[in-house]
Parts: sequence; C-alpha cells; structure tokens
Amino acid sequence: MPQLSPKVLLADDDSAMLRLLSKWLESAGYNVQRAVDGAQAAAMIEQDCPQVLVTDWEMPHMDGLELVRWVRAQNLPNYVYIIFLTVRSGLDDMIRGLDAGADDFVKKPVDKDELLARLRAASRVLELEKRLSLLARTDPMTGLLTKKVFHEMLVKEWGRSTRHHFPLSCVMFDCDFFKRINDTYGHPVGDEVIRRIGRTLSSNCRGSDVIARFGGEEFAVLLPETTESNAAIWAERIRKLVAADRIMVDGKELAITISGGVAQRMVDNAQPDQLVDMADQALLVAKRSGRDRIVT
Ligand code: GH3
Ligand code: MG
Ligand code: MG
Ligand code: MG
Ligand code: MG
Repeated sequence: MPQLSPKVLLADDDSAMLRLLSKWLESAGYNVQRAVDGAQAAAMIEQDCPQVLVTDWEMPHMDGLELVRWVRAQNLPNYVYIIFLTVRSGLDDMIRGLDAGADDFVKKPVDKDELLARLRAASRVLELEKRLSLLARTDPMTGLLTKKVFHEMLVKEWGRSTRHHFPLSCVMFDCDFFKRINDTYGHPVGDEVIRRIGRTLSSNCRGSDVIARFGGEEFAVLLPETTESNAAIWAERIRKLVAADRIMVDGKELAITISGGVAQRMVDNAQPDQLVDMADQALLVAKRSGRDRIVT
C-alpha cells in the first residue's frame, strides 16, 4: 500500500476500460475519479486537483496530448503526476508525450500489476513533493506558515469572504520587550520563547485559522468566518495563556507578555493587505498604551 493514498483521475473515452481501471485502483486503495474525455478531465482538475492523472491518448474533444499540455500550463495547487495509457508504441510518440509533460507511459492492453507498480513509483515522487512543499511553506523554528504563504491564504480567504459574505478577521501579535529577553538570557532562550508562543497559538485555534510567523517574534493570524469581537475574545485568551505559560531559565520563571491588534474586514476595504495594516495599527496602539493587551 502506498504511504499516501493519492487522488487519481482516470480519463478514457472507452467506458469498459474506465470501469476496469477504476475497479483495479479502488481495490488497491486509491481514491478514483473518472472522465470520459480530455475536456471533462480538465474541468475536473480545475475543480479539484488530483495528485495523479492516468490518461488515454486518443479521446474526442481534447486528446491526451492536449490535456497533458494544458495541465502543465496551469498554475495548479500541487504537482500532477501524469501516466499516459496508449496503444502507441513508437519511440516518436513516447518522446512527444514525455515532452508534452507526461511522467510515465503504460502500454495498452494494460497489465494490472504494471499499472499498480507505476502508481507506487508515482507515490514516491508525490511524497517527496509533499515534503519539499511543507519545507518551503513553513518556518522551521515554529512550524507555522511563512509570511508569503499567509498572503496567499489571505487572498484566498478574502475571495471566500466576498463570495459568501462571511466576516474575516486578522490578529497581529508581538512579544513585549523581546530584545530584553535576548539581551538578558541569550538568543537560545529567545528562540524558545518564540517556539512557545507559536505552540500556544497553534494548539488553541480552529483548523480553518491561518497562523504565520511574520518575522522575529511577530505572528499573524487570519480567522475566517469570525467577527472582530469574537477574534478579540480569542486573542485575549491567547494573551492570558502566553502570560500563564511557565518558561523556566536557571530555575527562574520568565514573565512573557504579548500585545495584539485585531481588525475585521470592512465593506469598503479594497485590498486584502488593508486588513493586515489595520491589525498592525491596532497592535501599535496596544504597544503605545502600555503593552500586554489586545486592541481592536
Ligand atoms: P516591543 O515590546 O516594542 O515589541 O519591544 P521589543 O523589544 O520586542 O522590540 P521588537 O519587537 O522590535 O524586537 C524584535 C527583536 O527580535 C529584535 C531581534 O533581535 C529579535 N529577533 C528577531 N528574530 C529572532 C529570532 O529568530 N530569535 C531570537 N532569539 N530573536 C530574534
Ligand atoms: Mg481512446
Ligand atoms: Mg516585540
Ligand atoms: Mg517585533
Ligand atoms: Mg478596529
């Protein structure tokens, strides 16, 4: 059984073949979707991107070669590993298919064991891609998202809030007098404080919340479907949890506090970045008015 069970999209205009392949893959534990031609496959990929595409070459509307070129030209959320199924056995065709963007070929008539072995090979590549993408998207110290990914998510959530008229809130946190912690106890202790704040944030949020380390000891959290007042209640809970977290250095307990700024998307906000700016301004007010507090 492959380590991860990828979503596989099968595209073939031969319905008997489609049924047979689905049966094989489903019994091997794959999550299978089916398309009867290239155009339908493309529409399905746009809706819900699979990890693997197993496609026939000769199909009406959009053939396999066009489909493969189309997939490679899109900016999809993940890499799609493409296996061509074809009766074409000429070297020229094989080269054309690979150059169009296919990763592998399986000759028709398809042998079940061969197809499953090639899918296991695909899983190794996909597992690697998953690891690389995780590395690129997260901050190694805290495991939280990077600022760049936060912005991608902000644009996505902004769109959702526009479409469904959901509220969208943002909280910016910054540790108080952090330089003093570094100067007094050294950088490794400062790092541990950053990790602890990160842990408090990630273990006290909903799955839909987006938490990022913005840099240094500054964190940004995006709370979809949450009003400013509920975001402020949540931020206040985080502030108290951080203050209550016991970080011991040389038998002494460190007193750590954070400040937070909360903002909700306004109807007249034109740009997603304005939401972050407003939360940032509220954070500045929290700092100026004495720190260790949440300001909306
Ligand atoms: P304020 O209450 O106004 O926020 O004061 P502050 O001292 O916390 O000021 P500021 O937020 O500007 O301090 C950020 C400091 O964080 C400066 C920098 O040396 C330190 N820093 C940035 N990245 C890291 C890191 O990865 N580890 C550690 N230990 N320190 C870091
Ligand atoms: Mg065909
Ligand atoms: Mg600070
Ligand atoms: Mg800071
Ligand atoms: Mg406000």
